Amino acid sequence: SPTDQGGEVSASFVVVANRLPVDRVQNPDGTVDWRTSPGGLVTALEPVMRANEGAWVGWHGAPDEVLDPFEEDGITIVPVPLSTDEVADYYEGFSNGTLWPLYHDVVAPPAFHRVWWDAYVRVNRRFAERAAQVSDQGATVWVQDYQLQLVPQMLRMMRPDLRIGFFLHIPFPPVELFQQLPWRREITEGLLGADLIGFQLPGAAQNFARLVRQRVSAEVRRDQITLGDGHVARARAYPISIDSRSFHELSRSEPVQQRARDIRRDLGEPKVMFLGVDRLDYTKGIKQRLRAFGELILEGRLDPDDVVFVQIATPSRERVEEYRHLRDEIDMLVGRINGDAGRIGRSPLVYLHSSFPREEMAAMYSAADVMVVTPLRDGMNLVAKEFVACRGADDGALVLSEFAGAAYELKQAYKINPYDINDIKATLELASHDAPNNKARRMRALRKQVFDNDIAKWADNFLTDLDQTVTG
Ligand code: ADQ
Repeated sequence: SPTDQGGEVSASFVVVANRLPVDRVQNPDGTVDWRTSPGGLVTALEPVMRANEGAWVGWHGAPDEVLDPFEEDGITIVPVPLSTDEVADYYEGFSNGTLWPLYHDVVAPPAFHRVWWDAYVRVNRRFAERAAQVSDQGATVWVQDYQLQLVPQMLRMMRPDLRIGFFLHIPFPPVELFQQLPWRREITEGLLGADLIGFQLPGAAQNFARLVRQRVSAEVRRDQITLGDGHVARARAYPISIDSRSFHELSRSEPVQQRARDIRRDLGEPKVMFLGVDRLDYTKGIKQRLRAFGELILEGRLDPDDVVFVQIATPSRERVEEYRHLRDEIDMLVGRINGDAGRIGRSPLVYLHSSFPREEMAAMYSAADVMVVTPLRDGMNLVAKEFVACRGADDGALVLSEFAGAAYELKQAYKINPYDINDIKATLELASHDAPNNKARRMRALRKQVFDNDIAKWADNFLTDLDQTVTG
């Protein structure tokens, strides 16, 4: 086992991510257990973890608490502590108040604060040190996402023997936006510490290569970046996916099918059920989509007796100001639309501000006729792929923003420009009334895409390429 007597961990495959893949559960008798959270990344990496004495380095979600490493479900869990101030400055501040909006086309203004940056550096160093401590000689370390962009370089300085991969789950912006960042040089160099830097889309990898060409003295040839000290970093695209088969099987199970029927019955057996599922985030275009739906109803282009729109929004980052503000705006918009267009016993818009288990999500995806995914910018968008995986027959329609990474692969979706409300309106109408054979043709192509490219293949592609890089 990777954890020996002294509690000292040594692993040959190490994942480093802001959050650990486990949640704490409190038993009725007061004792505490950990349960692996069923995210796609854990599912994809579990086989690799088991085969390689894997360890996962990350924060466990509660501030001001130091925990020893432990084993859970065959994975060695290595908790990294964060103080209350660090959660505010590194996580809510620099990660979600600076980097998140900057990397999403500045759809909200990013805030630049030096104390946030200082905390980001400090916390990244702590993650790097912990990863360095638990990695075997020559181990492979895979660093995840925008919260940890300094870790690759820090880790390489401490442990030149390691093979280091990095994957960015969100978009990488054009140089013109990225250069606003006062710490642009440090972040760029931080990423360049990796042997392989993965992005969701080729365009993002190209944005990064262009940035390096302009700002760093390095030789850039296609996806290969050679630095002054001879270190080579590669920047490539690996579009992430979902565990398609398990979503499909879940959606076909009798309890989920029954639940899907119950949902439609509870909604009054509408002719068309529209569905939106998002973290409550200003990048997801929730306001634009609800406004479009509301106008269609008020103009009589959709009949409130026939249609219903279910919008599910998972609470997210509620201590960040922008997110609180967004929640209020959406509450108001929902109230206005239902106030204007509802009748006794019938509201065209059903808005649920909460999180649901996978079974319930699969039932919603199965019950819906039109899935509405309208982000202003999104690295990938897994909801779009989950909907496709949950469709049994060749029915149902996916309305998808051109600005979601998923649009690059899901070419047969009903595409929209989320900034163009008239375009959203026309496409919602089309998707709800289109001929069954048109829908079937599109859905068959989408389904093939999602089943041929699942998350196991994504992880395998990345790790195979990483394995073939020459460290040094
Ligand atoms: P997110 O911005 O969180 O992810 P997304 O890719 O859509 O966006 O993933 C959301 C996940 O949360 C989905 O698996 C979905 O099922 C789940 N979810 C959403 N609402 C839920 C609810 N109410 N209850 C339960 N589950 C819910 C970031 C990037 C994306 C990128 C992913 C993966 O912003 O662009 O696709 O990482 O790389």
